[in-house]
Amino acid sequence: MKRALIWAGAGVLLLAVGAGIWQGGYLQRSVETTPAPSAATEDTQTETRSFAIRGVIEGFYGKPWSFEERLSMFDFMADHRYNTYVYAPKDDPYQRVSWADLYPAADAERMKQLVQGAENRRIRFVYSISPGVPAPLPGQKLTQEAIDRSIGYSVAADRERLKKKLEQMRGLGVKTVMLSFDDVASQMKDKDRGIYGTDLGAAHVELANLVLEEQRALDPEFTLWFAPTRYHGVKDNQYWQTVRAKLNPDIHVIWTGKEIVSPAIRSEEADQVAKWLGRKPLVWDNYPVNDFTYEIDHRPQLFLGPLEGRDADLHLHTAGLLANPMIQPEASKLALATVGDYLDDPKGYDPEQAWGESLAALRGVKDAKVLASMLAYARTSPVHAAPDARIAELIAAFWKDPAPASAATAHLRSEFERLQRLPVGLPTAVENKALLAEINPWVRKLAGQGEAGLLAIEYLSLPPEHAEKATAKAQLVGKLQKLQADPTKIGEEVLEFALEAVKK
Ligand code: LTM
Repeated sequence: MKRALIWAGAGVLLLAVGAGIWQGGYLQRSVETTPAPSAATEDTQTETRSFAIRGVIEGFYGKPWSFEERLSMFDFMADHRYNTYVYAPKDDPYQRVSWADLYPAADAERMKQLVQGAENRRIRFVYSISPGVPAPLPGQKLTQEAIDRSIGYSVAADRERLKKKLEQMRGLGVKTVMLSFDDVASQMKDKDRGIYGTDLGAAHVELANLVLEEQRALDPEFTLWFAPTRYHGVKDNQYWQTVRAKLNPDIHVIWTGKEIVSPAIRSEEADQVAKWLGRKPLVWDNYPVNDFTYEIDHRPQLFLGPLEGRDADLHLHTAGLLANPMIQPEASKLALATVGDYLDDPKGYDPEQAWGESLAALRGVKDAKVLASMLAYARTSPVHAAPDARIAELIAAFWKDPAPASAATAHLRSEFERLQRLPVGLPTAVENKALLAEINPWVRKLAGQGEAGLLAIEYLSLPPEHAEKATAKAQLVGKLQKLQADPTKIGEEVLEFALEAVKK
């Protein structure tokens, strides 16, 4: 069951729902000239093979990436033919709760270096600002302070504060801003209610048009993007009616697909939504983002598999696509490399091939096979529901022939031994320390599950009357209890196998 954060008005509802070594495509492509990320480039590319806007949006809840992590990401993005980065970390107060506060000098200097760092790599830096009332996450409460700090959409002094903030950002080199109203509550200040009634869309659209007009008057190159409060689905609604009737046609509008976290994104859905928005949507693709596995599921998960389920001609039906990554920047690069491949050549995209290439291109991986043995267990995701087929087959074969000396038992045992060895084997196979640190909790969990799998095989191998049977069962049960107390989620199929064994 897939889950995502869905934000409806004031309420939050839970919805079920180094390339140097490698001689393949990236290296070849990285010597081609990357088109400058200008509006003109976007237009000419829509009829060619690639998405016009090929982006990463740092748009998740949780600890924002560091300055160094972002620069490293820009290098990676340039190697993988991305042309856009959107700065939208939900937990940077200066872009959300404290939107009106200017960045202090030291932070502003860093921001300037980031903008410059992106531009040096021919990546457009987009700054997102979200001045509405932040909708509380599950378990949080909407505070009066958050309401007080939020913008009065029609209030002249607040509009002026927004203008000043955007002037600071332009002073740091930002030329594109995204006015973000995703995950904002429907509360409006008294004056706004008098003007817009309950039509939140009207308040947002009027502000966006004003911002574009004001900032363009100061810098003709300024562009504005817009993340609406209604950002998923395919059905028309009042908010979208206002957008298509009133929002300046030069403004790109965000859409996450049929769902917030969409297993598939289809061209015909994009066409439908283009009709409702009065323009081709700019896809905010919530893959491989994993914030909801922390905030909602409370079972943190890594999504390390390739992008799947996006149509091969989606680039012709949308303005572009921005991938929202995981909280873990280094681990995100596995999926993001495949997204980069898809964005560059959606028609030629092959998820399996792209996944293999992403592994080969990952920095500091000496022995890809060892890492691959973990990845198979971290592929289950919103875009790939089924667990790894090879592992499912190994388990099925064992149940068919669980005799201690059978080939099926030997194969399953060696798979579990591989998992058990991961915490020792991976640091030798992978020199990328940042990646190792990020994936460590899942590696340990998987190793524990490998141990449980081995205990299960051992337990099952003993005949019922064997003197050691009860001890083996107690050991297995103890191990399973420990594993179940750890919320980290990976390789559930191994756990399920061991739980099944204990019933025998
Ligand atoms: O998707 C959008 C437009 N907004 C938020 C994201 O910030 C968040 O990362 C994702 C995934 O949880 N869901 C959202 O609703």
